[in-house]
Amino acid sequence: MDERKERELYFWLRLIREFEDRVSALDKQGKVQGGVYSGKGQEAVTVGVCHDLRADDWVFPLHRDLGAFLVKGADPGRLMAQILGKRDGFAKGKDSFLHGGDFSHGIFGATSMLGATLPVAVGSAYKFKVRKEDRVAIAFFGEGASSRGDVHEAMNFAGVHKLPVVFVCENNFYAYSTPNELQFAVEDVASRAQGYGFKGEVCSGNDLHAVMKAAGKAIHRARGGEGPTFLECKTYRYHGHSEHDRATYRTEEELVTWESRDPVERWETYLGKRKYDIASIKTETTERVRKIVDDALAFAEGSPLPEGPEAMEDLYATPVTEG
Ligand SMILES: Cc1ncc(C[n+]2csc(CCOP(=O)(O)OP(=O)(O)O)c2C)c(N)n1
Repeated sequence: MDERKERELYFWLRLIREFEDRVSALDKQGKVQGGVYSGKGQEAVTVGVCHDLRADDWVFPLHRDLGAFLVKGADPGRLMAQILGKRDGFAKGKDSFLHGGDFSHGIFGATSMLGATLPVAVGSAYKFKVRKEDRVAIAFFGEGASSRGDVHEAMNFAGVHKLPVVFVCENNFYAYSTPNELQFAVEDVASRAQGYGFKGEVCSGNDLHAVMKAAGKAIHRARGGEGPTFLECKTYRYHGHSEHDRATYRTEEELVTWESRDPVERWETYLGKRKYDIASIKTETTERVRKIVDDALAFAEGSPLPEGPEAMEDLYATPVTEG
């Protein structure tokens, strides 16, 4: 990997972290519409999976994945406007972060019904296959969502038809307060892949190198017509399930242990070992990401709230016409 790429990856990690922190602060100020589900601590997953995707690939993020929006190319100002419920947001101020997709960048957005995006991701992968296009769909989901019936249906269909989809399970050990041992009776959720007839892989979701390697292989397989992969990334969310959750179901020691495996600091250590001037890289990157987030917030705060009659617009879907 060349230095430019290594620094770009660092930029993405830091931009997501800055964005997450700012959104959490804005939530405390009562400026956010809807819930805030911080993905702080899980940044290496979205960066490692999305950094090398093509513009015409599609991602189906989960509620904790604002990072996937940023890395896939969504405009930070529009993303912030979405979070503040403003008219320039993807949903034109009609909804919270949860239900805003950016179709112009191949981002479907999340849904409240956990797991419900997986059949949609598989449907788009089916379309790619029918049209003989070498495009890929990435379906993110949590280990809690993995217990849903439609997740099983999506994976089974994808396996039968060898579809170009990568199922990325962000296993952060808790589905709200439910720990893994009460969620499934296997050690790795990825082991289920065998039952669907495709490959399952487990990697550390806090190690950007590991995610990039595993995701790179899975994307390559999908693009080359070799079918789906179930990629389980073991990671951890630092915040509660949402900002109102104090996460009393886990210990301080557990949190600190995971913080010591921080994905951003890990990449900084790597850059330092490559003998780059890490102090100046950190300073430059801090300035750069702060400015992007400041500008995004200024744009979002300047964006109007929708007017009443707009509530009646866009009630019915128009067919997606992207190529
Ligand atoms: C079908 C469904 N069941 C329950 C909920 C309520 N709920 C929202 S997020 C969440 C936890 C999800 O855990 P997981 O899928 O592991 O993702 P994580 O939040 O850990 O990233 C729950 C139970 C929901 N939104 N949809």
